[in-house]
Parts: sequence; C-alpha cells; structure tokens
Amino acid sequence: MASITNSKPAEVNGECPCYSSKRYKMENNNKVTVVLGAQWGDEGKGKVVDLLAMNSDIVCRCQGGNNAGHTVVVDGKEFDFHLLPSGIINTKCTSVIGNGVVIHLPGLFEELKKNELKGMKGWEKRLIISDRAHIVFDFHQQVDGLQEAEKGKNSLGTTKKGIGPTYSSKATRNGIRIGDLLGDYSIFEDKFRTLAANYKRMFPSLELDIETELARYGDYAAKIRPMVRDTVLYLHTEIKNGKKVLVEGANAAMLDIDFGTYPYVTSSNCSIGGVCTGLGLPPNLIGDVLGVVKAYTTRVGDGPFPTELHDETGELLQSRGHEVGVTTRRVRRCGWLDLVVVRYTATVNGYTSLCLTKLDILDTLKEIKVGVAYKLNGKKIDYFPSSMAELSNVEVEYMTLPGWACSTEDVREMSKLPEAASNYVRTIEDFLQIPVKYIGVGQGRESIINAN
Ligand code: 2SA
Ligand code: GDP
Ligand code: MG
Repeated sequence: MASITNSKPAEVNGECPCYSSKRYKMENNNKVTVVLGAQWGDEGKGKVVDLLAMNSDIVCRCQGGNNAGHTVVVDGKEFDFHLLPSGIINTKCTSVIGNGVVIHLPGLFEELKKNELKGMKGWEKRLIISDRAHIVFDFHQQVDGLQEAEKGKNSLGTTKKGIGPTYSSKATRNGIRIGDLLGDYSIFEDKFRTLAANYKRMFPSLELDIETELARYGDYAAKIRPMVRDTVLYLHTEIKNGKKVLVEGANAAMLDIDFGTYPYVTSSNCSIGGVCTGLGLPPNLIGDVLGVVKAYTTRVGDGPFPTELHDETGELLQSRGHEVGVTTRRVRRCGWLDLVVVRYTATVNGYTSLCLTKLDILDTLKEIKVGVAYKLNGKKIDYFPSSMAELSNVEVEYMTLPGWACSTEDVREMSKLPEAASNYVRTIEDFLQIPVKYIGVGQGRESIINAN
C-alpha cells in the first residue's frame, strides 16, 4: 500500500503538478457554431448554413431525418437537402451525419444522385456517417402513414418519412443502427427479422418482403461502408485540431419533442440539447447559437398556431413567400411573427444572435402586426402553455408597426433599409434583447444584409 506523506510532490517546470491549474488543459477555445430554427421550421436554416459553411471546415446534422427540407440557392440554382447537411455543396467542407440522425438509406442515395445531377461533385470524400445513427426502414415509413390514418381527424400531419416509428424503435431499444448493418450480417439479419415481425404483428396490413429487403440492405452496406466512422472521435479530434465546426439544426424548437407543441411535434430534440446528444458534444464546446427567425410565422402539419391568418394577408404571405413544404409539397399555414414563441425558444436555446429571414416577403404590406403577449381568460400569462387546449385558446396581443411598402430585395447594407424596415428589425431585437446579425432579403446566397 502506498504510504501517505506530507512531503510536497516533485515539481515540474517549477510548478507542483498537483496544485497547478495548468496541469490539465480543460478549456478549449475552439467552439462549435450552431444554427437552430426558432419557430415551427422552414425559417431558412439551409440558406444560413450554406452561408456560414463558407467559413467552416465541417458541417453536421445532429437530429431528424429526411423529414427536413433545407433549401440552398446558389447562382440561381436551387438545391434541396433532406438528410445531407446543407454545407455539402461547399467543396471545402466535410459533412457529418451524426448519431442523433435517423437515416433512410434509399432516401440518402436518391438525394445524392439528384444533387449530383445538379452539379454537386466529390461528395464521396466529404461525407461522414455515424455508426451510431439509427436506420429508417421502409416499414417505418409505412407505419408512419398507418398511424396517421388511425388517428383520423386527430392526425399530426407528419411527413410520413418514418421519423416517429424509427425514434420509437430507438427508444424501445430494438432499433437497428448503421453499425449493425456493417457488422456481422447474420446478426443484422436477425435484428431486422425480429423488428419487422414486431411491426407486422402490430400492423398486419404492412407490406413486407423481408428477403428482398435483406438483399437490398446488403448492397447499401457495401455502398456506405467507406463513409461510416465514429463521428464522436472524429469531431473531437478535429475540434482539438482547430477545425471550425458548424451544426445545422433540422425542424425547429416548436417541433421539439420536449419543448414544442406536443404531441404536434417531431420525434427528436430540435433545440440545443439535440446538438449535444446528437453529436456527442459537451455543452462547454458550444459557442455561438444562431436562431433563425422568419419575419412572419409558418407551420406545416397540424397543431395550434396562435398568430395564424385565415385571410388575404395569410394568402399573400403564402404566395409571396412560396410557402410550400420542401419534402411533401404541402401548403404551409402562415401568420404574423409571434415574438412570444421566439422569446420562449430563445429561453430554451440561448441564442447569441439572430438571423431574420424573408424580410422581403413583407415588402408590400402597409402595416405589419407582431404578437407580443398571450392572454388566457382575459389575463396575460407569463409562461408558454404546455397544454394544447390552452394554447388553442390564447388571445394574442399584437403590436402594429408601419410597413415600408417598397422592395428590400436589392438592399445589402443596414443603412440602406427603409426606415420602417429597420424599425421592424429593432423592435424584434428590443423585445428579445438579442442582436440580429443577418437579415435575409431573397432566396439567393447573396441576398443577405450583415446587420453588425
Ligand atoms: P414528422 O414527419 O414526424 O417529423 O412530422 C411531425 C411534425 O413535424 C413537422 N415537420 C416539419 N415542419 C416543417 N418543415 C419540415 N420539413 C419540410 C419542409 C416539411 C414538408 O422543409 O418543408 O415538406 O412538409 C418538417 N418536417 C417535419 C410536420 O409537419 C409535423 O407537424
Ligand atoms: P429551412 O427548412 O429552415 O432550411 O427552410 P426551407 O428551405 O424549408 O424554407 C425556406 C424557404 O425560404 C426556401 O425556399 C428558401 O430558399 C427561402 N428563403 C430563405 N431565406 C429567404 C429570404 O431571406 N427571402 C426569401 N424571399 N426567401 C428566402
Ligand atoms: Mg424546411
């Protein structure tokens, strides 16, 4: 047994190692930048990520699957990404699909092919997939559709991409991961047969050809093998090496399974916690958190939407904003900007700055309303309702601001924005007490105002 003495330990470089705070280098100043949706999704995260990817080495997806639809427009050419990080078109960036993502392999290869045809090159060397990510099978997608049909008028309006059933398999602990597919194939086969049989028992109408599926997955295994690795080790090594990492949140905080409008949510954590769990990053590595806020609000799918407009203004926002689902082509519901929502998501996500997108869509309005408080039974409430019955019944208090009634599409400097538009931006900043760093005034990469 080692004897305990009172003598001072040996000194190293003039300092006692036991008493020196420098003994372990705990602090890493190379922090990860995060882009998160601040409303119900489709805020324009893809465009922001594409822009920031120009100064990043690695762009990661941490949650969700191909339910997401992120649009990037470069030189007039439109790309839509679902599973691939929006930084993939940047040839200097490596793209990571993290452990928290659920992957539909046929969808992934379709997406790669489609973008290759649009000119995306060399992705094979730039795409890394986590061995811990769960696989979305076709039967998960079928089950998603069947569950929605069973719910009838209480359906959630999912994208039917199998997201809920796959996260459900993950939580039940009979899910199948990419690593399983690449390991001993007989073990994968066993797991697949068990999982498929479970679902067939629950949903007898499922159409399942197990042998064909197994053969198909053998082919996918060979195709993805070179891209798969331990992304936790990869990311931590690269962060230590000083590489700039950008994280692209999918969906948005109001669709977060914990903090969103449950049950009208997706099945992952689309807020800041999902960044840590979906990539294996500790909170002390998180740096800037950029909240992407659309200058009005949209929602696709069912669920309460306090500032929704069922009138001509709503239609105008929908048509001017081309508010159509990128994955399902569903028409998005539109309404005024709801700052109660954004303040709530800012509380959860801790935005260090904001990107206000689609300001140009408001260009034709004479006046613009912004939701600033909720009342229930005539009384203002200071919390965001967790109950959907309450949220459906809130009365929104609005602030009315003058519109600018002219085009902002060609504006590239803050000083050139019409006064009423600057006032709109300042009102948002003042209400939220968070600076607006970028303002989007068009679809293209160049249509952005640096508001710093
Ligand atoms: P799911 O499929 O289980 O994740 O659906 C659950 C809810 O989450 C909503 N959701 C979305 N909301 C906005 N945008 C999304 N991506 C696509 C887009 C949507 C589309 O970029 O336009 O094309 O319809 C997305 N993905 C999921 C969904 O509407 C449900 O309310
Ligand atoms: P995401 O899911 O958050 O990436 O957003 P989507 O791609 O689903 O939807 C946003 C839509 O708005 C896309 O068609 C974008 O090209 C478009 N968009 C993004 N920013 C702006 C902007 O500032 N102005 C205009 N007019 N369109 C924008
Ligand atoms: Mg989208």
